Amino acid sequence: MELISYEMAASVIKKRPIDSNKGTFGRLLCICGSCGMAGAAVLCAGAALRCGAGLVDAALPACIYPIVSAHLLEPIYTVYDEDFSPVLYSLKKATACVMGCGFSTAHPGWVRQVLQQIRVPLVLDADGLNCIVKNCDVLDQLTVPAVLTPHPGEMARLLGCSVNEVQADRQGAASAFARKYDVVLVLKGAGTVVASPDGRIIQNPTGNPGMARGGSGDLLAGMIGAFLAQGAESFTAACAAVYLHGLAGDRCAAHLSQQAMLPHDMLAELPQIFLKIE
Ligand code: NPW
Ligand code: AMP
Ligand code: MG
Repeated sequence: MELISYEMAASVIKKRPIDSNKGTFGRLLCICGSCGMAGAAVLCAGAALRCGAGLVDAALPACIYPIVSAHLLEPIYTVYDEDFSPVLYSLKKATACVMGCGFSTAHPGWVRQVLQQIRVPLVLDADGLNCIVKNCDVLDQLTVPAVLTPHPGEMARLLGCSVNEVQADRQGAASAFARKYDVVLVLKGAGTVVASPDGRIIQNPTGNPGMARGGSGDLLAGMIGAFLAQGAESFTAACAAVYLHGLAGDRCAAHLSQQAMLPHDMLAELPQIFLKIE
């Protein structure tokens, strides 16, 4: 199978025009986090900031706003409680959206509302996916490019099969889903595969088992979202983010060890990676 190349990944990093402003680089809405999973929101929005989005709007339940905003100064925040309408209002102003990292499965109806109302490219991850299990047909309502980022456990839930069955034919599972639902499907895990609705399929050569820890995937979702917000095409945005996320993981492993490296250490590698590309 074809492998994602460094050149393909680097192609999403565009020179920032001299007369640009934050609006030039998009506004990403991150609907992530819930009580007990503030970290997922910090990692997702933090990755989006480091990947060049002009403005990150983090939509959070009020219970975690103090924690997340103490960690990240640069986003603006849409704080909500039982009423989700402030988030739907922020969605109208976004140029791309990430939904699901640490979102919990308490409100599947809110995921459905976003799928119905969204008019900009979407990344659906983690609990965003868990909320549509047994109801994948809601994806048919999407009128915009979407990137779905399941790990094998989430893929198995979506397909109603076992993790072993997914792992036995990763390319087949990713490809069939991408075609059926007209989405880009990123099936994560060692040798992540990215499948497009038109039948393209490609594998990632970067990454290592040091990335097998909570929070790694939340970073990836924010990275894809940032590239979408800046106007990258969905398959290219997904491939670039997957490659660069793995590269950040490999650089961490080289100087921190696979044993001790953490997702936020991967974030700290991104500036050096982008410096080389620029
Ligand atoms: P097993 O048991 O290892 O065989 P869940 P989650 C399987 C948030 N987080 N290869 C695994 O299989 C997320 O964003 C928040 C094979 C198990 O069955 C979500 O919203 C954090 N199997 C929420 O937590 C940090 C694999 O999947 C299942 C596999 C729940 O997400 C953590 C586990 O997945 C987390 O990111 C692989 N490569 N990968 C925070 N700090 O706020 C996974 N599986 O039950 O969906 O749990 O991924 O932790
Ligand atoms: P999540 O399970 O959503 O936190 O996502 C985990 C992230 O780490 C994904 O991007 C996986 O591809 C990556 N990852 C997990 N395990 C490995 C592994 N053994 N080798 C390479 N990448 C991995
Ligand atoms: Mg995850």
